[in-house]
Amino acid sequence: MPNSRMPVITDMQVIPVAGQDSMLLSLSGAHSPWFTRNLVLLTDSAGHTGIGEVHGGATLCTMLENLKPLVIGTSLADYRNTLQRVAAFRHRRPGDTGEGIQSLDISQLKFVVRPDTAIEAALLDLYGQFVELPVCALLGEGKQHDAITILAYLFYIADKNRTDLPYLDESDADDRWFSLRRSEAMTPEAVVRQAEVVREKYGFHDFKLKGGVLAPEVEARTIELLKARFPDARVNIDPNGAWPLATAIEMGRRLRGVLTYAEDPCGTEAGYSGRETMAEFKMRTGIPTATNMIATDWRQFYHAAVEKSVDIVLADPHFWTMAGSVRMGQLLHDWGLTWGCHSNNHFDISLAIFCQTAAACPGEITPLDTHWIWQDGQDLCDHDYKIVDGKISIPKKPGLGLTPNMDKIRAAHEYYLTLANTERDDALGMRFYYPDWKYDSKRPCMVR
Ligand code: GKR
Ligand code: MG
Repeated sequence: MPNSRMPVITDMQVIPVAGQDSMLLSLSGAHSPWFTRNLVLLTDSAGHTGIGEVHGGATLCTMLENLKPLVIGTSLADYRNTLQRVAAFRHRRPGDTGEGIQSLDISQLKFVVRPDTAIEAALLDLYGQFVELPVCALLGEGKQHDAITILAYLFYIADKNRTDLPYLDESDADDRWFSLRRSEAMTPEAVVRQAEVVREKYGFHDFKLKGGVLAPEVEARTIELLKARFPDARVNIDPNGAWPLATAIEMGRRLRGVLTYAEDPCGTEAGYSGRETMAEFKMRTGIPTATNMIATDWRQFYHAAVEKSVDIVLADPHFWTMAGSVRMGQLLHDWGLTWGCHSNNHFDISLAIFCQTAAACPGEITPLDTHWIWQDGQDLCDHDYKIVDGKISIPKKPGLGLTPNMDKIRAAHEYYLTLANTERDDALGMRFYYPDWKYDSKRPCMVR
């Protein structure tokens, strides 16, 4: 029997949007001047709006468009059934090799992302507004944390002036971080400078360096300098599986007592899977490991758990759904392991999704990964998700606690419409350094 007092979903809009980025480097190459995302806006018969966000690009946008008939006209009270129907609609798509992102092949990322997370977030946002509870209270066993610790995600940055791409220049901004974040940073010292400035602005106590860019020794030196500058900080490195196992072990032994954990230090090689090499790395260095590459679904996680390859699963809700990520958080807690979160460039809606998911995960969780410091200032909503003393307090507001700013959303959509390529292409910027540059899962992007 439909519940006549409950609102009904009257409309679902899918809005592709774009924002601006720095020339950040990783194993997959250089970030373009833009990044893209897909927003879902749901309207209900009570007059509320719910919002969600996932990764960008035409593939995910089309999938979301196709899901509209399963959402529009449904009762908000029945949102779990709606989500079941939406999830059942998933199928293997052309181009999906089934490899996932075990080798950080960025062309496969869209197949790992769960577009239904955007719908889930928007439905939970609406439901939370209806029952006047924050989303974290609706997930798992309810709210577990009032505030979430966030890590500073540091990157080496290429020189945008070597390209003719329209990278943003903020060098004359009054804010010290904003004036620094678009400029070249290719040395250990430049990364330490980044860390100093973001710590001053946001109060971070935790740092993650994106590796897989320079020679492993240079990246290890960067970690050593960071730890020397901030002896009390927790520091980790993520070469995205680029290091051969022997190199990972050598770097791990060198960085014992310096690294808190290593994120995907090694991966598939010479007939061994990443789950096997990570297990060996752990055994031979004693350094805990984290992953967002070798356990991105339940079946992969089963094998990672059997091999004892990981201590920290970075269960990004955009890969697992919010409910799935919390389910992982509960299981990891019961098993004495640790929940964490992975990120790609995102807007403030995903920031809220991360924080509300984290707030429902029991026990000690690892500081949250987010690219937000590179996008700070590009909000699409009005909200209270602010990083203070390295933490975000969960807003005392119903739903996701966001008020969509339609002028800003329209402007981000207009920007999206100007882009020639809306899928992530990290080779574009690299070709200004190396004209024939091609992604290689075993060679740091600047080592050619
Ligand atoms: O933004 O370049 C990047 C990262 O390298 C991203 O693509 C990764 O998926 O942040 C991610 C990670 O932790 O592996
Ligand atoms: Mg990672």
